[in-house]
Parts: sequence; structure tokens; C-alpha cells
Amino acid sequence: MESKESSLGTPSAAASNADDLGLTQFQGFWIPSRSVPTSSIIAFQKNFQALDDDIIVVSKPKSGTTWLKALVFSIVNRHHYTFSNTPLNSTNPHLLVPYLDIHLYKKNPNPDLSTISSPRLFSTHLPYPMLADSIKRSNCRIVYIIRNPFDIIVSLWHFLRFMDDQSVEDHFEMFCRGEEGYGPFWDHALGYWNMSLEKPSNVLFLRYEELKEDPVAQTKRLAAFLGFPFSIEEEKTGMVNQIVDFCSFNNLKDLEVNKTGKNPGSIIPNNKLFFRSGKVGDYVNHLSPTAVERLSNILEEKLSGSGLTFK
Ligand code: PAP
Repeated sequence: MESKESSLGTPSAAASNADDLGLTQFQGFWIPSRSVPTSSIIAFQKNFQALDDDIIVVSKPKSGTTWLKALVFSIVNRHHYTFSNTPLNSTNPHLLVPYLDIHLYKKNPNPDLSTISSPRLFSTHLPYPMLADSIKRSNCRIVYIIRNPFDIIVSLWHFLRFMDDQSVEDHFEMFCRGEEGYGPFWDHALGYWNMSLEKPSNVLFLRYEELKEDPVAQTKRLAAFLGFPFSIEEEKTGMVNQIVDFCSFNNLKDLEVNKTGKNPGSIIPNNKLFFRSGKVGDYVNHLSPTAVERLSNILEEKLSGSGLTFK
């Protein structure tokens, strides 16, 4: 697609609105109620009892969730499976690290999670203030992955085309107003950023771009945080590299389940949509320099004084 120099540089009247896109304002954030009814969020907040060894993968959509789920699952289960019999070969990562709100508490307001083997792996896109209190009180680990918002905008716009006929310009405008699933982006990011500074042994802040740049170092950092550090022997025998290679974009996208499969009960028509191009900086092909500058200015103001920046 051509970049849209003229229309993206200045704020314009909304050509699409939150209602049409199924966004509901709830507890200070915009919730995509087509996939997450607020009743399932309330049930999760009321009923979920976190355990100290739970691991919770958190992200804004399109930040690298699928990748992180595959990495976490592989790290934690590396003594149970080989690369030829890991469930990741036949199951999309989203089912192995299920969403608390989109999956578990949507199906049942009080699911029995006691039979899940330890450590339990869960995920959510919910912002920090909306997490169940039991998570905040427990010693469980939260891994938050963030990505530069420009690539998030473009990735999400491509992804949602299966159900929304929105232009990239309108999508961009709404993002700048904070009107996007689980947005505003800056409030979502700041919630976890601040917690990662306050409770570094409970909240790890990972960046998609750093994971792309040095996946081996970041995977080691992740494993150590999760309490499953790689031994010297494992490092020598190449275990870290093998996990990185297995969870790479090219490997995961070519697995049959991710090429042609569909997750049961999901509104996402096929798993292929979780694997588009997996690149850093694709936004330059869709957003004009003026648009980038405008959102950069918004971010600078919203994140001011927090220490959180984007290159
Ligand atoms: P979700 O919120 O729907 O789960 P999420 O997995 O967070 O999506 O993000 C999808 C993005 O991660 C896609 O980016 P793109 O649109 O810019 O291509 C997808 O291609 C990318 N992605 C998926 N798996 C990997 C991976 N193993 N390595 C790197 N990027 C990946």
C-alpha cells in the first residue's frame, strides 16, 4: 500500500467510531467487546485465584504475543518434550497459553483451573489496573511484551481486515485518540512499565524489537526471570538456540496448524492471520513521516517523565 502523506499528518474528524468497531469503554480502557464481553472480565476479576508460581503473558494485541507464548511454553516445558513431540507442532500457541478473559472466563464464569499442572500458563491483553486483585497480591510472574506502536497500528490494521472495512487512516486516527482495543496504548504500557520498575522480580518488560535483535540473549533473560534458567550444560549443547529457532517466525508459520488451522471457538477465521511478516519497521510502508511525527509527539507527551521511550 502507498503511504498516505496528506491525510495522516493532521487530526481529522473521525470517519469511523468506536461503537461501529465494537469498542466499549470499561474501567477506563477501550475493550473489544466482540471478543471479550465485559461480563467475562468481571468474572475473571472476581473469581480468578492466582498461585505464586503462575506465569501470565501480557501484551497489547499485535505486540508479539504468539511468539512470546511459544517461547514461554518451550522454556517451561523443555524437560517434558522434545522438539519433535512438543504440542507446539500441532497446536497454535494461543491454545497452549490460554487467555483468561477471552477464553477461560468467557466460557465459564468460574472455571475449574485446579487440574492444570504447575506452573500454570495464562495470558491476557487486559491493562494492569484491570487484573484480578489476586494476581497483584500473589508472587506470580507477569511477562509483558511491547512493540513500537507504529508497527502495532499497521499489524492490527492488517489483522482486522477480516472483519472491519476501516482505512489505515481512520485506524491511525483512532489509535491517536486512544480508541483501540485495550487502549489507550500509553496507559496500557505505563501500567506494566511502572510495575516492572516497582516489582522487577514479578513483572518483566520485554520488547519485540530487542527479541528480534538478539533472541538468544532475550530468551536467556526470559528463562531466568521465569525461574527456569538455562544451565551451562544446556547453553553448551545449544538448547537456547534450538528454542529460538523453533519459535522463530519462519518455523512457526510453516507448521501445518498455523498455516491451515483454526482455533476452535475463536472469532479469528484462521491461524495464518497470526503470522503476517514478522518484521520491525514495516510501518514505513503504510504511515507517512508526518503521521509518525504526530504520534511521536503524542507519545512524548503521554509518556513524559516515565522513562519509557520508543526508538
Ligand atoms: P495477537 O495479539 O493477535 O496474538 P501478536 O502475536 O501479538 O498478535 O502479534 C502478531 C504479530 O507478531 C504479527 O506481526 P506483523 O503483522 O507485523 O507481521 C506477526 O507476524 C508477528 N509474529 C508472529 N509470530 C512471530 C514470531 N515467531 N517471530 C516474530 N514475529 C512474529
